[in-house]
Amino acid sequence: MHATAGRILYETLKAHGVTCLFGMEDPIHVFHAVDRAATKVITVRDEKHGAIMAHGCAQATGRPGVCASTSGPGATNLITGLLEALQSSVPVIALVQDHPLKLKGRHAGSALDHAAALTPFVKAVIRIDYPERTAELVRSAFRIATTGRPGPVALICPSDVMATETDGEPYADPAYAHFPAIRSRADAASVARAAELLAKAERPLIVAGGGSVASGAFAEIAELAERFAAPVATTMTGKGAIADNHPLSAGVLGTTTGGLYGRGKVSNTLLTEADVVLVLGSRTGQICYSNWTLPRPETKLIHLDVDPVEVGRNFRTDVPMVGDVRDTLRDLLAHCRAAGLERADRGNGGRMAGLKEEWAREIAPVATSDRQPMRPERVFAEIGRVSDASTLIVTDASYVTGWAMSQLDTTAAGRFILSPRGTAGIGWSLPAAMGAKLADPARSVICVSGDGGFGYVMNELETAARYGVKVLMVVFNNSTLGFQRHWEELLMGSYVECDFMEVDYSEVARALKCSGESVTDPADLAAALARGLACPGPYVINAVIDPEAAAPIMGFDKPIPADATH
Ligand SMILES: Cc1ncc(C[n+]2csc(CCOP(=O)(O)OP(=O)(O)O)c2C)c(N)n1
Ligand SMILES: [Mg+2]
Repeated sequence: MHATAGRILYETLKAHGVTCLFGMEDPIHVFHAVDRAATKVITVRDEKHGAIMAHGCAQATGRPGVCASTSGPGATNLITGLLEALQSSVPVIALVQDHPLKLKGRHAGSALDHAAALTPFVKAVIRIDYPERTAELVRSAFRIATTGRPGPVALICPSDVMATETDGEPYADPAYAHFPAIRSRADAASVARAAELLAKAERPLIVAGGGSVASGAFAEIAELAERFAAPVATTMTGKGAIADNHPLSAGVLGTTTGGLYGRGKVSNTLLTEADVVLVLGSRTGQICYSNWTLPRPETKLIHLDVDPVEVGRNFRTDVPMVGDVRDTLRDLLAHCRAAGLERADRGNGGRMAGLKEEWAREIAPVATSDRQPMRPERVFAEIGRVSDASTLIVTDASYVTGWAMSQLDTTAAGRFILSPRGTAGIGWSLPAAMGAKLADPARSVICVSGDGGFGYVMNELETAARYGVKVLMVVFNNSTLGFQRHWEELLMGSYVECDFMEVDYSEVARALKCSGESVTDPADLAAALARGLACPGPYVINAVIDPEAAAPIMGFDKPIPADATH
């Protein structure tokens, strides 16, 4: 086609199936070329939120999300969102308007070396300095974002280049329109060795990380678990790799779920006791592997990841395997079938069932508590009752992550929860929920955040109202930076300036053209959630919770008072 480079850029995005574009109308020549019938343009209140919306959109659809910014401060605002995408392996393509090439070095308005500014936060920075190369470079961005370990890519778009008329072919390479693209498989020798170890194990455990969910290895993980009677624990980003009601599901591992009232004790105990552990698609981070004390050094470890630099990063590894989780497990299962390797009758369910019962007894007093201010576990119990396999839960960082990972169940394997585990930055969840809902409107989206985290992003409620983005937002309002406060108390003996004024965030919601209500009595939660889910637009529940309540983080143990009635 013969058109401006800006139009060719947009047409190439469209050819890749891009249905949402988040930004503030720059790069201007791209936005003015958008076919609004094919692509929803979402004008955001902060470019950071646009990057996060693109992240949510990518996770909801399995296709790269696209955000945009103007030059200078618009571009630097993207950084926090891009960093989370980089650390959590999510493909986001950021279009960054650059000052005109012909003004380089003259202190043009908002001039910045965008490539230098963004390089640490993306997989690649691509400059479009030649209009005739626009379509090819957009295809490169998709290829880089979706292959290997997926991640964000910045496309730098000088405004004079974008305005230039040129010739270009805006087609897509279909392989790179979704992720993971070009799946690799581990070698046959390591597959055979892994199968042998699993068959010989007495107490095997599968640890499913985020790569398991990203690769869609749901059927394969369940089949492998059943073949070897191996429980499946997950990391936080791996939640959903197996249905929580599957008898072999052990729940989320680590220190964030392993403390008082936390289900993590089930999976942490099984990981402690395991003799063979198969880690699938995990970067073996600090929290889920209990400060790297688990698995124990004597445990035999098989580690499969798509990124070779992650395999064996933190633990001595008996069988390193590099490949896509889903396709490599297909090979592993085929090998086991052909070799007759199976231990389905091993029967280790008793141990896990016992641990689960213990946890259920431990959490019951807080999950059913009628106390005011409310126990967060009670609020999560009520959210659990209105969620099903078609619900997408989006959590902010801080305490809501621990409560959600521990308490919420999905009855079918699949992507059930989005959480900013790459950086654990607060102020992420609402834009991520909006991006996911815009990309997949059929899905019911419930977003949970602390009040501190919500304070960063509440301006996007107006955006949600403007575009009718139906998200149910539950603000866990303890009028404090809860995690920070309790951490300071543990570390320093007291906390200093963590508390906020008491604010009813449902009033903020109404001022920003959304609906909402405040709930102080747990008896009112069920009806409030029902009203929120029935509301045709965004709805905010200001849930007033106990500032003393801590997530089930190990070492934070804060029991309810012994004289509490519930
Ligand atoms: C961007 C960012 N700033 C600071 C922190 C450090 N931090 C972690 S949790 C937390 C408190 C969060 O408060 P809130 O969102 O109200 O959740 P709560 O812990 O009260 O449930 C802070 C300040 C962070 N993780 N991310
Ligand atoms: Mg708080």
